[in-house]
Amino acid sequence: MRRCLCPGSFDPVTNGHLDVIERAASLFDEVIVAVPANVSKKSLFTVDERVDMLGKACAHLPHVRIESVEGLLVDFARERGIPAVVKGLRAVTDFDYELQMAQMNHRLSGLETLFVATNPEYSFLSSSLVKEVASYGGDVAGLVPEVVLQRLHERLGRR
Ligand code: COD
Repeated sequence: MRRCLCPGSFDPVTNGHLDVIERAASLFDEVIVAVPANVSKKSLFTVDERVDMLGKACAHLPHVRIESVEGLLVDFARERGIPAVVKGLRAVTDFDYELQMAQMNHRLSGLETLFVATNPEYSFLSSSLVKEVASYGGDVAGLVPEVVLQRLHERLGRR
C-alpha cells in the first residue's frame, strides 16, 4: 500500500491545502494529514479544532485520515513506515523554507518530499491572509471550506 503524509499547520485549512490533499489522494492509496501539536506559530484555532475542521473538509475523501503529531515528523513517519511527504509550492517565497525542511527530513531519516505546484486559482492563498481578511470582516467565501467559514465567523464575529 502506497502511503504519504500531508503535513501542515492548517490554521485553518484553506482550499489551497485541500487541493494539495486531493491531488495526493489521487496518487497514493492512503494519505495521512499530519497536524503538529507543537508548532511554535501563534494559532487562532487549537490543534483539536484544526483536526476537526480538516476531518469535515476531507469527508469526501475515503483514503484520507487526519492525525495530530507530537514531536518530529520524521519519527511519526518512521514509526508508521511512511516513506514520503507531499507538499504544495506556491511561489519562490515557499521554496527556500520548503527545500530546507525537505533536506533536513531526508538527512534525518531518508523521508522523501514530493512537491505539487499550486493550482493557480489558489497561488495567493494562505491561512494567514485568510485570518487577516476575515478579522476585518472581509469575505473569504470560496477560499476556505464551508466548515472553516462558519468557524471563522464564530471566532471572529460576523460583520
Ligand atoms: N496552494 C498550495 N499549497 C499550499 C497553499 C496553497 N494555497 N497554502 C499552503 N500550502 C502548502 C504549504 O506550502 C505547505 O507545504 C503546506 O501547504 C502546509 O502549509 P501551512 O502553512 O499550513 O503549514 P506550515 O508550512 O506552517 O507547516 C510546517 C510543518 C508543520 C509541516 C513543519 O513545521 C513540520 O513538519 N513540523 C513538525 C515538527 C518537525 O518535524 N520539524 C522539523 C521540520 S524539518
